[in-house]
Amino acid sequence: MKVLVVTPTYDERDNLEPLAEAVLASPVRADFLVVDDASPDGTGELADRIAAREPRFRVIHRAGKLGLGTAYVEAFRFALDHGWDAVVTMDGDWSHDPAYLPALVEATSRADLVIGSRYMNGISVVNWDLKRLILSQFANEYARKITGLAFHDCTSGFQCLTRRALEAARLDRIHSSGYSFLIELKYRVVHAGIVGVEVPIVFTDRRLGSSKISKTEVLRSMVTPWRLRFGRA
Ligand SMILES: Nc1nc2c(ncn2[C@@H]2O[C@H](COP(=O)(O)OP(=O)(O)OP(=O)(O)O)[C@@H](O)[C@H]2O)c(=O)[nH]1
Ligand SMILES: [Mg+2]
Repeated sequence: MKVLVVTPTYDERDNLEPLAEAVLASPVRADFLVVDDASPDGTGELADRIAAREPRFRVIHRAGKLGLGTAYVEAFRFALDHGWDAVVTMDGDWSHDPAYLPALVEATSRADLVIGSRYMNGISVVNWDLKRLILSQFANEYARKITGLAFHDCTSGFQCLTRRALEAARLDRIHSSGYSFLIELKYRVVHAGIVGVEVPIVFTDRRLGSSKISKTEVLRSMVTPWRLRFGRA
């Protein structure tokens, strides 16, 4: 199975090179695609240098910070157009450890949507302060209750989707441009009749660099579940 790991980046210069190394060394033999939004810190130029020496590494450059959701949609279209069988969505800050790639990919034998889940056996999050933990747990419970999605972790950004799931998601109709894309994607896939499973992961706070989640994004994530529930998806 041909797998494309996709990572949107915005100012991840110090994380990117070791992450690319780890992804390319994974036994899943995946290709790695970075979607960089003209990061001011030079992540895009670094990505070009890695691409020049690593045939399995690719980069899409966009003109400015256009959001996590639109970055993923662009990457998924690229994957569908160029013959990949599955994609893995992964953050570029080491919160999602490439060591889980085999488990995520292997589970596609059981389901077309595989979610790397932080909340399957209690809470598997390392290095978050209590405030952040409570916020994430709350956001997740909130999204679950309102959308009816049955996953323990329905806001997870570490997941594997097969071509079948991507096609079912109707990418042209996705509304969310930012982080709430992660909920909308799962919702669309499940409502298209695709089976989703969870595999446990341990999530670790970002290694280096800073968070890009804004207050507006948090607010949007509160509205999206209601929009999905009332069918304007
Ligand atoms: N291309 C692109 N990537 C983005 C954008 N916003 C965030 N990212 C990337 O999306 C991934 C997740 O963003 P983070 O800032 O780590 O968000 P988070 O994990 O909720 O917050 P932290 O706890 O600080 O890690 C990272 O790889 C970011 O670089 C964006 O607008 N465009
Ligand atoms: Mg992060």
